[in-house]
Amino acid sequence: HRRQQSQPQQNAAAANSFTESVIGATGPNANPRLAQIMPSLVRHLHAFAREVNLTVAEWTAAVDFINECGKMSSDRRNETQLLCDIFGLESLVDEITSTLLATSTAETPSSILGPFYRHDAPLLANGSSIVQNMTPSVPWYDQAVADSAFLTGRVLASSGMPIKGATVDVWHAAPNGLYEQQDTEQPEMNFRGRFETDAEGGYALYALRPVAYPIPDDGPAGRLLGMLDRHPYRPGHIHFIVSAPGFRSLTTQLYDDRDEYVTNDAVFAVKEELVVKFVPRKDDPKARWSLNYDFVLGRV
Ligand code: MBD
Ligand code: FE
Repeated sequence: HRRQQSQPQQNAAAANSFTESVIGATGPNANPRLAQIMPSLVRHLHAFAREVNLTVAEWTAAVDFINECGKMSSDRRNETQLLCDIFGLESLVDEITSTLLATSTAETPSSILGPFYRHDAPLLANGSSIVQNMTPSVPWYDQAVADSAFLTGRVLASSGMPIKGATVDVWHAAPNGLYEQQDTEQPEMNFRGRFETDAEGGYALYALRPVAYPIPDDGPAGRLLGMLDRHPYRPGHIHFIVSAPGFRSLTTQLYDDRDEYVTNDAVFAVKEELVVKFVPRKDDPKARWSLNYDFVLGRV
């Protein structure tokens, strides 16, 4: 049972003047971008708190929650980013940014970076494999064989011109659903590599068809999913950062159409043009599946 609401909440003019006084505290020498965006942030924050009648106990729980996310975050795990992801915020800002910067509708759509990118993945020759530990002693060896895949394609300008010397930085999770840095059983930089396109703009590599897997749900972000009666699954996906001098680098993901989460992603990152169909591959002992996908970059 709540008591009658206090004056500032009942009285719109008083509420408004309180919010505007907070906004008005910003000084003339404030950082210009902050001075531009803070009024909106403060108005939305205050309006939210008033709309839901946020209590001190609820606000304290939220502060504790965010602190817990921060304390848990490290090089190996970015819980605060994961929290943003389950709100759709990383996908939203990614879409805002690519819409702002795009110069042509021919460009490949972007998709979010996610928390598991690592710099300095090994530079590998075209045609080589990012799968490091394919031996029968690995628990998921059979699935890795069944999902072995040859990935090819070109990197193009929006004019259709092939881009030679573009870098294709690629990473995906193991068949057990874990990225290499989450899993002490995997070798360093497993399922990661950087490739350089040839004179025709072509790249080629061996990898695996990716599996659907739960985002890490043993921390605060996972607890929140539970309280919201939401599942933690992402569709099987392969991450890419495609870059070349003179072009805007493209952070994106390709989504395997084989599982149900392709229309029900826990982090709201799937775009139709990024959903792919692997095709059976014959006469290659190293791969049961093929995927050909061209990436189109915009100019800087
Ligand atoms: C992932 O693997 C991922 O790609 C994203 C975007 C969020 C959580 C886990
Ligand atoms: Fe991922």
